[in-house]
Amino acid sequence: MSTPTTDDPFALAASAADVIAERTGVERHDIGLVLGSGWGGAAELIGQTVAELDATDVPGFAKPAVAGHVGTIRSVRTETGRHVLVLGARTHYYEGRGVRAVAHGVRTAAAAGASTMILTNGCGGLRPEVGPGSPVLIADHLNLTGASPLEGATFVDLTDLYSPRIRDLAREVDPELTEGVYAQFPGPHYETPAEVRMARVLGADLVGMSTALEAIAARHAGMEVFGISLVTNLGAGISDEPLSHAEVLQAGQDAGPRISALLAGIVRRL
Ligand code: 8IG
Repeated sequence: MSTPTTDDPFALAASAADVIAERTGVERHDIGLVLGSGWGGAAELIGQTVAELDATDVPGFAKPAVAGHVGTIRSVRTETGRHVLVLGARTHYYEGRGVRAVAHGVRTAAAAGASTMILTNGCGGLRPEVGPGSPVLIADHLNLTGASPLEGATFVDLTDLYSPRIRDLAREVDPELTEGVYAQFPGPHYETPAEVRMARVLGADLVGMSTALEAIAARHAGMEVFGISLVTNLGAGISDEPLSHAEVLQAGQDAGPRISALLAGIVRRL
């Protein structure tokens, strides 16, 4: 199937969903899952991989720009028979492909039938007591990109954007889980210490470069949204250490088994 020539992002998502159904043999998926930095190992624990596609074979998806992100789309079947569409890479706003490309994965999951969208990420932490390796439930966000994935007069209510129901389920799996407000910065540079202080004043607990725009697109698509971050570093200026992508990857590797089990436990309860 070829990419449609239409300018409609929803038609593109529908054609991506058609290709996914055709290539995976799974007619409809129940849950969409985006794997961010540090979350790559989670898919194996969620269930059995039914099919794995190269994302570049699916309309609208491009090669991942970030080391440590895997550019595959997987269909995973849970032991309870639910079908999870696992997107192994996301398009970040900083890649400059526009908000449509950022929202495409979420819209594809919706077009594939998913009514729940799980968004994971690696992020900077603003609370020193919640250090690298800590998973944090996203309770709300600050969209500091200055952009929206929605176009035109599309007025979407974002009260309770991050499902209180699924956050409760997550705390059944791990009662120790804390939650926080995630601020999406445009990136790709990390914040200055002054910007980190600003984010704290604004009410953020976590800083990152993804998720908020996708969550908005998912809500617009009618999905129940769940977001969970892995703190991979403290925000700039909070500790004496400079930020490095190597640190981010290491924190992800170290926390991998624990957060994979956590995510599998959450998916099992959905
Ligand atoms: I991983 O400290 C990761 N992603 N904006 N700031 C921002 N994004 C991040 C950070 C961080 N760590």
